[in-house]
Amino acid sequence: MPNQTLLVLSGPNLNLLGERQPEVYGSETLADHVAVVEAAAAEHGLDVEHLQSNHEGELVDAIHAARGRCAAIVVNPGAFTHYAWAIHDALAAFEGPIIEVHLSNPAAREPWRHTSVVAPVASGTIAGLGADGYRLAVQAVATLLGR
Ligand code: CA2
Repeated sequence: MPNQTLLVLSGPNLNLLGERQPEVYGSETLADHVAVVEAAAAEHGLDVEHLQSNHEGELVDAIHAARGRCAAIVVNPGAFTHYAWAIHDALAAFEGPIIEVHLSNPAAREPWRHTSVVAPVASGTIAGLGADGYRLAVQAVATLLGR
């Protein structure tokens, strides 16, 4: 049976969603976003594993552990997006589809958010669509997996 696990990774500070800056990131909590992903993934016969970490190395370890085991990765790297080359390199070694998600639109914010070191190794990026971004990411994963 092919891999049917979708790994969802959330980077630093995303555990605070819903508590501050709702005008930027929406009022949903991270658990709300994960629930959206789980419901959308179930429609395509995919199971979801989620990890939120404030530590770059922990995210790198999770990406390594996904190799040969998970079908795809949906990742919101948080601020690691903009400088964490170790996450770039780990994702480059993952064989399946990778969708980068941002709740806000970093391109419309401060200049330091305009660079993503993850985008070059992602199959695609969804940004600025709030909670809808996670649902669309699962749809993209399902299409890329041919499910
Ligand atoms: O828009 C996104 O999803 C981001 O990945 C969110 C990151 C930010 O550094 C990226 O540039 C864009 C920050 C997430 C921090 O979330 C907080 C939520 C509530 C309170 C404080 C931080």
